Amino acid sequence: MAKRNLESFLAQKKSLVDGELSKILSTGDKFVSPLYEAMLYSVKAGGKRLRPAIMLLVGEEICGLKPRGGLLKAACSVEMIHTYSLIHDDLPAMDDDDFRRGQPTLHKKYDEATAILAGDSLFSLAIETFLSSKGFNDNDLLAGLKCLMNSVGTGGMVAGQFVDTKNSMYKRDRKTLEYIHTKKTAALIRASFVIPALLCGEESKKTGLLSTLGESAGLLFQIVDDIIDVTQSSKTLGKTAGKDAAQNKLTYVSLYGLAAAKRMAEEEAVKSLETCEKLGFASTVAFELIDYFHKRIK
Ligand code: GRG
Repeated sequence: MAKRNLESFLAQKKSLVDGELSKILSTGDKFVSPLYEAMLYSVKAGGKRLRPAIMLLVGEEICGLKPRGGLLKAACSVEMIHTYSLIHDDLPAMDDDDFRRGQPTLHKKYDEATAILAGDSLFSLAIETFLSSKGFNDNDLLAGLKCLMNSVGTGGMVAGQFVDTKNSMYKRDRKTLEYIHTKKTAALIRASFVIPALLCGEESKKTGLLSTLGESAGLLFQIVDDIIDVTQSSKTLGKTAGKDAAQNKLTYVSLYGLAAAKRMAEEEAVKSLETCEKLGFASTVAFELIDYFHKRIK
């Protein structure tokens, strides 16, 4: 694969994913068309499509999969799950945020019931979509879906979100912090790296390395999220800055301080880049992606 620039890679994949999502999120059922409109509001609110881009990158590099093939549907499933998690995370019962990606959150634009149901239906539509991905054998498809469900349920995102939301029930220590971050954010990112390999029945050494990469890249992503929450403005972030401190959240910055959090982010970036080397990615995109995870300001 020739050298490519991350920006053009992401733009190309975003356009593919956006096109497919528009097809998936259309209905002939007039009763629920307002619900579909609400789902589309969040799905089209300017997400970067990082998780599907990771899947398409790994699929292409590790298994030689065509970006327009069956993997695109599976990649859209992961984006729908990501969007559901953001919609629910913004609800008053959770993070209670009025803005996301610089626009009113779904419950602010519509109402809470619509936001809850939009999240619910994105989740179930994601499973339906994943199972309709063509070109994989049934066992591989089920292995991929199992990995995805584990990363979003009580093995992953929901577990992390629960401990994060109810953090006063737990010790404010490294163990709890790592639990929250690896489950809440890193698990879905890790799954995005691993699922393409599972779908094409890839042998376990590469799958293991992809899992290691996904875990450190996911952790890096969340440590940097903790950092930019205190270093960037609401305008840059597109959501309320300083929220973690206001809600007494357990973060790398609150537990260790800003300087140590930056060092830890650096460590995860180095670990991720070393794993990219071991995987022998042919293009520079994976390396540039890690660099972006490290240096991002929003
Ligand atoms: C509601 C079960 C449930 C879980 C919510 C994802 C999550 C768990 C909470 C979100 C809290 C948060 C903002 C964590 C930071 C990491 C993160 C997921 C950032 C947003 O991801 P991006 O930057 O978003 O990929 P875009 O807007 O590009 O789609």
